[in-house]
Amino acid sequence: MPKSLAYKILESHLVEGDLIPGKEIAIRVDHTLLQDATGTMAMLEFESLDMDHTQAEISVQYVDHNILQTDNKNSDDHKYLQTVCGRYGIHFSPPGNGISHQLHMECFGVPGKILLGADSHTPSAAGVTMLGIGAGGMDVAMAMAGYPYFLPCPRVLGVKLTGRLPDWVSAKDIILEMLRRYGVKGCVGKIVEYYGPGVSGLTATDRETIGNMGAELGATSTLFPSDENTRTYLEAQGRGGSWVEIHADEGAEYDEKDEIDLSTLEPLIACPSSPDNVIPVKDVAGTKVDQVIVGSCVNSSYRDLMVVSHVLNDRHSHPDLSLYINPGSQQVLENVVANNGILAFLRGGARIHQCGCLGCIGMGQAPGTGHVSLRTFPRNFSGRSGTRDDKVYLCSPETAIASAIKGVITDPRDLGAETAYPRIQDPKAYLINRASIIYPSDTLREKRIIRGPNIKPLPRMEALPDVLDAKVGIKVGDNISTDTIMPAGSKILPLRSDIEAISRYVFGSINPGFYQKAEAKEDMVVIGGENYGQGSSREHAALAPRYLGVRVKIAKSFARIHKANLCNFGILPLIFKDASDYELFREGSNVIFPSIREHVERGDTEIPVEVDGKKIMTILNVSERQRQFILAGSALNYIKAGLSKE
Ligand code: MIC
Ligand code: SF4
Repeated sequence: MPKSLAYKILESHLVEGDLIPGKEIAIRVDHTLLQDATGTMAMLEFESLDMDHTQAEISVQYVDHNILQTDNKNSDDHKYLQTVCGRYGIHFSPPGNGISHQLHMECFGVPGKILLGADSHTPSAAGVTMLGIGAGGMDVAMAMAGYPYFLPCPRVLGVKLTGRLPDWVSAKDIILEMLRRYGVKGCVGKIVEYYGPGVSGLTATDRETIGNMGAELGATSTLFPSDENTRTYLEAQGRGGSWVEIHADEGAEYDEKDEIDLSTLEPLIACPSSPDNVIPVKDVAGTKVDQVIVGSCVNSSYRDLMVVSHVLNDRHSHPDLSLYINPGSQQVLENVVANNGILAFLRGGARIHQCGCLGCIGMGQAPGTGHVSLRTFPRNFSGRSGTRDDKVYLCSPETAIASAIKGVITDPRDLGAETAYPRIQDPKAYLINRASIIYPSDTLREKRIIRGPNIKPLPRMEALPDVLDAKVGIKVGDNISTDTIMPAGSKILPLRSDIEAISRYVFGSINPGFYQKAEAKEDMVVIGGENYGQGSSREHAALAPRYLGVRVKIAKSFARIHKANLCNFGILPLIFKDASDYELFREGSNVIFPSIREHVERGDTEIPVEVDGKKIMTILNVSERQRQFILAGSALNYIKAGLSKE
């Protein structure tokens, strides 16, 4: 049977299981990616697995999130990361060198390989046909220790692209169109595979844009065929030798199919406060804008910045707004400098920032009260910018710069005939400077690991008791993101290596006193709606609530990465058998889980629950391995018990 590209790559990495959608499979991981916000915890977890060296072909630790040094914490963590990487043979990319996803494509990405990253935007690797999958830090730590990665076998959505993008419409508009069609949970459990004649019009960095925001669809990953454009990109990166041609078989079968005629697309925009709140730019044109930011791990490539520079040309941005440029990597910046892109930014009043996540994760660049912020970023969940009740819109670099010039949201096609659409060619050979990356060496392995006061030991986690008698700590609605469960931003992100301290902020934006419930020393239950835990891969959204006493979450459905993180930290992810039972729960309800340990041990999928004396049924849909994690209290407890038996 002709195969999809997704199944070809999965098959060549299959260690356990069969490629049957929904059934658990285990795959070999070639590369691992960590960034600093998830990486400190992941490295502590890796250390506790007692390995001598990373087992992956290439493991890289990037520092891109916590790059504000407002006190000792982030610098302490960076020193720890640099020295621990040296000890275990892991590449280290220092702060300022760029964002993990952009850098991994530039420096390491190889078509046909699998990259497991502790960041939900790891599918950006689609730009070079690498199967990039986002996961929790514990799963990446295990991959570094040589364990395969376990996941439910995805379904494949084949999207045929035809036609060519019109002027002023770019890759961001394609993924916004997908978000308009499918919403933030429409691709949970799927790999989105693009194919067809329209693919050849998309460069590697265009594909990176589409792969990146596939995470917003809830997709497990995104793929494009590896073709001449992939070769051109890798050659321009001085890595032509890594190129291999791979694509789906002729007439490949897909579980679902869709088609986009690129020539019919128009500039689109995601309105506050969800990436799927997508409408045509023209429908909100004229809205006053206060801030425009170009950058983040999506739309921060050479092409994206050069488009902005060319459109700006000799004009100044509108005096009533601030324009920021956050380049994706030092390489992007060097190439934009070498091709005279920077002068237009400076003359146009843009504030050029260091290469990193910055305002995308609330590390500075927060908009003012009631201000409208237009960003080329992947996410606009409420409050993520660092400002309460923020109004963040997501759009292409073309729409961003047109709006920055006019001072109001502007369809870039309305810039007028005097502004020609700049069709930017990527350099035939990028200026390459990889000197900032610290490559593994024997000398580094002998050096001492430096642990500053911000590096705290991992908390202990108890095994699942026989019976759980708990209280509902909080009840939330649909599409609650991990940003809501465990907020980020400049105050909280530096606490990622200190669980006790960070746990004070759990649900902080919607229920600031939540952490005080832990003082009652009672077990807690969280009640959620559909797609609970979407967005960021941060395992702290499981670990910190667990630290506070959350042992069970009952929801209508869970997002993939969060569900895996819950199991890794011994929290039961239960689903309502009858969704209307959601109504029976209120904050403070008494919830009893009779013989819970016995049910989990026996492999039961139906778990009885008593809420305020009323009996209902819930579903536990986890793998055998995940049951063991839950019983042991955490994945780490389970694995360490196994190691000590060996
Ligand atoms: C995000 O975009 O939400 C982050 C910050 O990159 C996260 C990781 C984190 O919370 O550290 C992600 O996407 O996984
Ligand atoms: Fe960084 Fe934002 Fe990308 Fe997350 S989405 S990796 S915070 S730039």
